[in-house]
Amino acid sequence: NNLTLALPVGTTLDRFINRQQEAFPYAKGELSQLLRDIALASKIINREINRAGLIDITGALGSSNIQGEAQQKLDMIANIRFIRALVNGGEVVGILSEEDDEIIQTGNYNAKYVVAMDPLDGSSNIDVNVSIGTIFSIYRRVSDIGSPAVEDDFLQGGRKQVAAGYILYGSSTIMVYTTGKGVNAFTYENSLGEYFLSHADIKMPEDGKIYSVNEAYFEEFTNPVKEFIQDMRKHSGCMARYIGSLVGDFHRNLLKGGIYMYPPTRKAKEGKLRLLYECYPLAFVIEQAGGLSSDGMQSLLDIVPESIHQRNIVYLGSKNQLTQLQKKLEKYH
Ligand code: AHM
Ligand code: MG
Repeated sequence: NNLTLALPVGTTLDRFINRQQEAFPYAKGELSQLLRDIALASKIINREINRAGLIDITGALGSSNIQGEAQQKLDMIANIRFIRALVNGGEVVGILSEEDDEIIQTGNYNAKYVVAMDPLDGSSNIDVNVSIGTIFSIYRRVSDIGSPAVEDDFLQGGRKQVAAGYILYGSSTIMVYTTGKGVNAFTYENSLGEYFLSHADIKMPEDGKIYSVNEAYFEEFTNPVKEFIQDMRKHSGCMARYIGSLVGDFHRNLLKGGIYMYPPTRKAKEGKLRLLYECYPLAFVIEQAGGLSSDGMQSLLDIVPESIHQRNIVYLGSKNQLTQLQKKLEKYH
């Protein structure tokens, strides 16, 4: 990947996006602008998250919020901020959000793109100061320019994503994304208000020792899944790591090697995670980094979507671990 080699760690996200655009001149700059809009939205959300712990005492500090908005839950705030940034940015005609049943029309009917997103995933972790994340997925619309967005714009399938990624609000804030030419990560420098390239052309280790699954459901798992976990436990150095915050669990495994699983459970027979704004984007990222994704039968990217909020079984992992799991699942089929 020459592009990545040409840009050293420390390059700003803006500059990186510009260079990427020069290297792929088919892009007129709208996608670049959209990526910048997403980065801006994430900075705003980052600020809100950092303030979250102060919400109960802001009144006492005499700094209660400027807009006079009623205090809302952070995931709702993230949703509103994200939508606002995309509406103002002008490159998006429709938004699908985990927080809204219906497609949100931005009014930018001449825009070329639609965005599916989970504005703040891992909401159960917000109150306890644990890492949370934003996930996004971008498509070129299939509906006519000049008209509102329709469900078919979102139901194109994972292979049609033109870009996807996530922002992890963790011990530091990091934006990770792909446009189908490798994966790059940008770490946020708070005092400068800029993202800087920190992990160029990420390659997921082929072999991983970490498994991430909610083991409380172990007895409910199918035999192949149980066997796979039991096999992993036998390997020396094997580790179980589960935050319960998808973006955090995913990001750690992407860098260190491992596998994330949300198999069917009694309560969630089709899995828990959402196909359009959780599974597809992370599958795009992991496969671009040399890892694999699966629903047990096929790459997550090959699932034909049926409805905009559908859930799916998901396995995301290092090549070797995912292949081993896949073999077990096939044996039992
Ligand atoms: P949410 O969108 O309601 O926050 O749920 C998604 C979260 C993921 O972040 C996480 O991987 C998963 O749910 C954890 O589920 P569980 O608590 O069943 O293990
Ligand atoms: Mg979610």
